[in-house]
Amino acid sequence: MLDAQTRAFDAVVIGAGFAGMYQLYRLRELGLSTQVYEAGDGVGGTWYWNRYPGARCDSPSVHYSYSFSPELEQEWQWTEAYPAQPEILRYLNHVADRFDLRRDIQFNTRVTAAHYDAATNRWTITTGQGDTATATYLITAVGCLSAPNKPQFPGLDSFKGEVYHTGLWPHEGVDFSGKRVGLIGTGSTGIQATPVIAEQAAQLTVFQRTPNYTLPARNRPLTEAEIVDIKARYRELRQSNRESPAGLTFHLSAPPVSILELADEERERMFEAGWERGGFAMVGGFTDVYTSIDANNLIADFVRRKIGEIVQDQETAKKLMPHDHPLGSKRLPIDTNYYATFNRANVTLVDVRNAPIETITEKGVLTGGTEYELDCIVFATGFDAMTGTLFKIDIRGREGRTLKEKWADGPRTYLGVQSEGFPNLFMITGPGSPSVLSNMPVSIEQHVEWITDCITYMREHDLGRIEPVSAAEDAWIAHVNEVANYTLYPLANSWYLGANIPGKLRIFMPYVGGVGNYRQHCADVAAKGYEGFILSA
Ligand code: NA7
Repeated sequence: MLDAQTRAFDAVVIGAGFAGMYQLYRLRELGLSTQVYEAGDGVGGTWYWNRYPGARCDSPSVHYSYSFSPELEQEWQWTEAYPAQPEILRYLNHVADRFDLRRDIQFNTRVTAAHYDAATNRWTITTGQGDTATATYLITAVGCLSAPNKPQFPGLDSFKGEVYHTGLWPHEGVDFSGKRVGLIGTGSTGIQATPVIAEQAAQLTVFQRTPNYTLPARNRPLTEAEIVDIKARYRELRQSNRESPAGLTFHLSAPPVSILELADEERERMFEAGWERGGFAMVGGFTDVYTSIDANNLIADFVRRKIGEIVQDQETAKKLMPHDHPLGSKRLPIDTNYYATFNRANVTLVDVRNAPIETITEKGVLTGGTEYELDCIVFATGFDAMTGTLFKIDIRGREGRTLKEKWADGPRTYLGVQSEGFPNLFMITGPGSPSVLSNMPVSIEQHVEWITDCITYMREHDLGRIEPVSAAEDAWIAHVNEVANYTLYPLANSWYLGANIPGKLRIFMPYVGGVGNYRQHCADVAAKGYEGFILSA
């Protein structure tokens, strides 16, 4: 029953990160009454929550930004090649102020349920704060990595020290001076946090289950001349990002070549040049890193040799060398001094692959019969990616079916943007879209614009309801799997596949077919009157 307190909107958006903020901006332009609900007490999404030491984006700052407003582009000044979390959060706050977005965002409000009612063709949204609202359109902008994964090691509650998860970092920061810190996890996050914590803590023990490849970021301040040049060419740069495979083209000084077709000396020269240049330049210059195991072995060998050169203690170096998955098949981090940090006297690497963490004790971590005494434990153990946050909301579509039931055998979407049985529910960067395999703002803008165009079309044609046809969804999922299986991605136990969460079904979730191709496909679908969707009054 809806009571008098229920507020009615044209659209409800869940989340006020990059995606939710831009969606609000566009829906407002369209004249739709829109309410955004945001769990945090400020904007920023991922960049609001992930405040751990060393948190930084691995897309270049000038490209990791909105392209919709040339004025915004020109007035904002990025300071470093790769932006640190505080700078990105400042940027997003600036955007919220500049476009007066806050007045339609209700903070400190977590959406707990969203139920579709076929009779009224409206969604009823409930929040943990007791709000009820209805809306014609429900748009999830919840992020792909926003449900923290904190393994429940036995004894965790008995630990007398402090426990942190990188994705829920205290806003006031943490002072590790003089402390013995244990860090669990060596994904992108652990790799960013390790060198920074090591500089502050008395002792840092890194618990590593899977050694990871990482490339040097070679972060540095941006020069005035670079900024002027980029600002002058922004339109052209944005367009090439949109048409590119991963939403970024900055690293390409020449068309990519096949590793396997290069002579030994030339290959080595190019690897070395890419390593020196930093960031994803090293992989972006080649066509076959992600598709040929032989090519991948060559580049992986190069990184293993680099680890052997950088890390002085060869036992530690060996432990750091990945052998169990192709380079890039797990999310490839870029770092500042990660491997070199293991040369510090106050840093120890503990392999928890062969001797998994048995228990957390009052004093620390017990593994392989050794108790590591600690003052703080940092969980850099990642997220229940892509579906975790959506499943935390009780989303029910037609006939009361929950999204969780519908996706019991893996997420099923058409274009990663809608799921059959859930009319007028749009997912920004949902599973089955390029999302996490791309420079996120490029994919977010594409989705927001596609959704906005779709709603515009519906209004112009007096249509009130859109949902995918089952057959179109089946074909899309088959295509998502087919292109994934053409790559080396399925060979790793990654969060792309849900393999990091015990019991989660192993399905490759993002679309690996490329941002540019995907954009074209979505545009073609729209141009054909939203082919594969059922639209009705
Ligand atoms: P990731 O990439 O999922 O990394 C999590 C790390 O935590 C990884 O090394 C895991 O080892 C490790 N982990 C997880 N559970 C355990 C247990 N039970 N025991 C020991 N070690 C464990 O998360 P991040 O936060 O680093 O990065 C997420 C994304 O954010 C990143 O890819 C960017 O896109 C931004 P595993 O490899 O599973 O053996």
